[in-house]
Amino acid sequence: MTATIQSIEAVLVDIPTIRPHKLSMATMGVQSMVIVRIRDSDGLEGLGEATTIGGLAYGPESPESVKLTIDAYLAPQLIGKPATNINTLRVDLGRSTRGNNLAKSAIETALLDLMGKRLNRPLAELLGGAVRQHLPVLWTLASGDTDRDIDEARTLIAARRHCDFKLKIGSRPLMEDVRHVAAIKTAVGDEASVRVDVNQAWDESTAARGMAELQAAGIDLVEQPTPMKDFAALARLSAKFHIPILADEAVADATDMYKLAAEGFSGAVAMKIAKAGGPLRALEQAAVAQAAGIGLYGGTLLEGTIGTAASLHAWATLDHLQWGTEMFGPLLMKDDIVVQPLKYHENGVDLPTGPGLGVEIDEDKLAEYRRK
Ligand code: MUC
Ligand code: MG
Repeated sequence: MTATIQSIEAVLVDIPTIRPHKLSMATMGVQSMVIVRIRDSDGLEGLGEATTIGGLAYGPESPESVKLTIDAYLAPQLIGKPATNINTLRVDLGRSTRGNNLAKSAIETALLDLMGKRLNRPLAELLGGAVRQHLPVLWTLASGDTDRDIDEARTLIAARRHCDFKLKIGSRPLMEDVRHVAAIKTAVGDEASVRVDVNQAWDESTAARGMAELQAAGIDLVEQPTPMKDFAALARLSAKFHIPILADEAVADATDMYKLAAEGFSGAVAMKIAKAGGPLRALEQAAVAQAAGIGLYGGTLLEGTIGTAASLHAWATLDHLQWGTEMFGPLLMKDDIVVQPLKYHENGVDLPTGPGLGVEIDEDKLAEYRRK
């Protein structure tokens, strides 16, 4: 008998961050996750997760809307269906539901975890096999204070926890941001790669000036300097400067990637399972980027351990990961809802080895942090 989907639960979980995390569009003091649990008729359970950043500040789905979409629309459609054919379920959801990629990503992740548990193999193996067991992980310095960011960077470099850093800029006047970034780059020197994420805050002429200043300051990468829909601006800026651009909000999936590449963009892409609608769809985007000569970067929407593990299994299958990853979400949170946290060491993280995602829920912690 083929196992069928018996139940789908979506739980809102709120975990405070270790310090305020200041982005151009929001300051986070807590991260909200939607934890998805899919149970099948054999009693197996698959885990998925959806997060975003600052409520509705990053994109059109919020944690609350993801839970509602799953409870009211996606779950009723999946209950009773065979749990073993993920592609059929993805096609069905794609037909019935436009957009809502965060919700779809959480569901796809849970189905993949369930499949891994059924076959008793890690998710990366289901995706063709991991070409690496340890992935580089960057840290975001976003306290909002230059001296505090420098202290944080020095401590992390000394502990070999991270050697690549991303600074969140764009909320302050341009030259104030440039001075902040240049001071941090001077303090860490050649030991560390320093990159910035503008989260769309600049118009094209501000971006041109900003990129010239950042290039002179020794910054390695500028993420999403201009508004997401303005592909032409990203393409023009990428042609004008040696410092590469990382496209984030602009490119959710393979189709976006194709269109941006066709505009003449060169640089790199921040893949995120959430933006794409799941690990399988994120890997479709990776294939398009690679074909267009665009560099790959394993991006995060500040997922907790479940979403981070799902992303790691996908990124581990990629041979070229030119810009590493930023899968540090669990480290930004004060606590975790899993039994065994991910192992961060030597400027990166180990790929979990157990079946599926290789992650197990700590029920007491889940009860403590679930939204009442
Ligand atoms: C983003 O826009 O890249 C990833 C790391 C971080 O600090 O924020 C994010 C989202
Ligand atoms: Mg970004």
